[in-house]
Amino acid sequence: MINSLIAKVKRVLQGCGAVAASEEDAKLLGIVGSPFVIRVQIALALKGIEYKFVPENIANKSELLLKYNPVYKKIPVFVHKEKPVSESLVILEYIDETWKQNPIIPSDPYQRAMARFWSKFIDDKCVVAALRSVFLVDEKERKMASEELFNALQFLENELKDKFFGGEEIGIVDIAALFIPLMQEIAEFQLFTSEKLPKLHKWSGDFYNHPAVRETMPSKEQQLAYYKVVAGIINK
Ligand SMILES: N[C@@H](CCC(=O)N[C@@H](CS)C(=O)NCC(=O)O)C(=O)O
Repeated sequence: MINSLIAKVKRVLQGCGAVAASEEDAKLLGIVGSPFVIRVQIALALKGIEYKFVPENIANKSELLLKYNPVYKKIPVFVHKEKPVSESLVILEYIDETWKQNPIIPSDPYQRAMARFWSKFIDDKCVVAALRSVFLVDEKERKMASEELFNALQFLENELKDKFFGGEEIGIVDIAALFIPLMQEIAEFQLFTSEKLPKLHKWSGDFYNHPAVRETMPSKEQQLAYYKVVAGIINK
């Protein structure tokens, strides 16, 4: 009797986002080392949400992935109470709206719109250019991608006004942008010198030192293993 009452109270509290989900409630289909997956993992760490990590293999996609993300067939997929959500930025919004603690999206409508604008800018203008500028085999193409990326990063440099894009705390734009310092570190990419992009350079250090980021980041070996697969796909 008392146990069922406790379970009921817990369900109600979880339903209104007051306490963390249990592992059965929340699953993350992903690959260790994927920056899109790390985005979701950082948001879950910031919110203190328990979840089950379900490893995927993009070379041999599971029935579960095809069932949960039949449109794009990509990871990450976040499954909450059996309901799947795909696309990392959409997942971040879902997590923020479901669990209110430590918000990652501003409440002011204009600031919200700006946070969405810059997160989308990162996906449209930085992510592909970053991958291409590190992994393309053709040197000329790689150089073109590097210039494209550098131009895009200058916009971000100008946009960075505080410690983080989100102010004093990490927000959705910081999480979206994790791609950039991550690639810099993995590929020993020299974009973030303190001379070239001083604010992004400092931000990169602050971002990595944040406890939620530190506890989430996979090892360098795990990340390298992931990028080996990506390099193969990009040069196909
Ligand atoms: N826009 C997606 C991109 C996710 C993505 O590209 N996932 C890759 C692995 S990191 C994937 O599942 N690739 C499988 C494929 O392209 O078939 C997001 O933000 O979640």
